[in-house]
Amino acid sequence: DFFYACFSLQPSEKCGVLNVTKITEHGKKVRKNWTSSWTVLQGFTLLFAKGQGGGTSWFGGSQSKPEFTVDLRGGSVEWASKDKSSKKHVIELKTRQGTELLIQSENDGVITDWYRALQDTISTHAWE
Ligand code: I3S
Repeated sequence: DFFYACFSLQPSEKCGVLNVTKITEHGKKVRKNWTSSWTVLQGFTLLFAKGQGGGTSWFGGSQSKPEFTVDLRGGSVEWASKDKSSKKHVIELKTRQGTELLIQSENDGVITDWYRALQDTISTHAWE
């Protein structure tokens, strides 16, 4: 399940808690809703599950399904411009399906690692 996934990752894969919000869905702007989410990068997929504090306990095993998943194939990643968010260390992720997400961490080392990992995953084009 989702929990187990964190302990069985390949070197190119990552797991951690990040702040996430969608800003566009299927090409349409949606209202921001910043949420602390467990985030797993596995293959060409980014999976999100609600973190602690949401009522469900991660360690209780109740969170076995991701809340949403993002297909990274054909997507793009860049540092978000200031007009996208007032927060620091924000990544803007765009998918080929027209979903845009902002991904943020207060820790610049953490977010830089994620930026590299996402960039590496997308730039391999290994799915082609
Ligand atoms: O881009 P915006 O609209 O200034 O984003 C802020 C709002 O979504 C705000 O919520 P409401 O306006 O729905 O109450 C959030 O609390 C802020 O965090 C959003 O801005 P940042 O700059 O934090 O991404």
